[in-house]
Amino acid sequence: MASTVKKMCDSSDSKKRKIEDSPPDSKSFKGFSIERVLREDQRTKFVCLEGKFKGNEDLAVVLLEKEHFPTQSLGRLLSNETTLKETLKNDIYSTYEATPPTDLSGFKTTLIYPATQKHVDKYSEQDHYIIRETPALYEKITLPCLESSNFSMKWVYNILDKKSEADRIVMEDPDPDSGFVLLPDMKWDGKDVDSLYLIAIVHRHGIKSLRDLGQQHLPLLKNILEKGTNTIQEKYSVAKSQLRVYFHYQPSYYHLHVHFTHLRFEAPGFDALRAHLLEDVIDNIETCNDFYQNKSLMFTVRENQQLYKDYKENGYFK
Ligand code: M7G
Repeated sequence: MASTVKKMCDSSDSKKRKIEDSPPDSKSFKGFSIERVLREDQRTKFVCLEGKFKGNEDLAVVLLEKEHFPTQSLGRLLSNETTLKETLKNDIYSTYEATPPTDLSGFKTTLIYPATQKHVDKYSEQDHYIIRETPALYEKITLPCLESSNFSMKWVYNILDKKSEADRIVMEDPDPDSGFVLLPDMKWDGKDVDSLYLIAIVHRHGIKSLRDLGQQHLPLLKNILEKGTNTIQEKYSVAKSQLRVYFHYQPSYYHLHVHFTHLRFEAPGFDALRAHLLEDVIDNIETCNDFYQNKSLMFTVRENQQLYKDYKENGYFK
């Protein structure tokens, strides 16, 4: 009995401690310690880190990205508000280390907390491999794998149920069959239209991905294309002819959603091995109702992804 009471005290103590210390305070990274750099890209000025907050064993994944130069503030950047430290002077050439005013020196930060091992794996440096998934391989390997091990979709349901990001919704069609919510993607800071990135999340549950799509979904797909592009034109003045509108295959989250990105922005996963243009998808289904149930689909997997391991175990990689 005593030991049960002690156990209860311990667990409520640790719960209390966890809540009190529960980071982040959303004002700073107080108490954060970096455990390792997961991935770094010098060209895009992007770094992924794994770390922990003091007094807490939960993993945190942090993504840091340098922001674009804000075109509307270039005048302020090149004014006496910026201080210069000369690093080279030779004839007519000089270079400087520039320190801009604090409100123009921020960087975009994404915190995933508490992160799972799958998040750590997703953002780690690793090799990629191509898979050509036949319908039979989808049934035998992909489907069981994604049913047993995929990312939680709580964030998706929070958006649909207006529990999170309700104030960020740009447009909604509430129809349960053909409706969707359009809002800025987590990857977009919402400032620079050249890197515009929105997602349309369908209200209808149970459509996992492109693989599930057929003739019955045409009204939904056409609705997303039409209302999504019109809304983006009205709100951000970006014409349909400057938008990439596509699905990812494989997605990370198996609740149907469509990506809208500016043509100028080379978003992660906009390439031939992952992106399937919505208009092509509509066209393919109109040509053949069960196109996506019969087609072999190519995609890449990361070496520490469960899907890669399952294909490997089944002898796919010789
Ligand atoms: P995906 O193809 O399933 O996965 O797309 P990916 O992340 O591998 O591309 C999901 C999209 O949803 C991505 O573009 C994410 O940046 C975006 N996203 C993910 N989360 C967790 C959120 C979120 O909480 N809010 C918003 N607005 N977008 C998110």
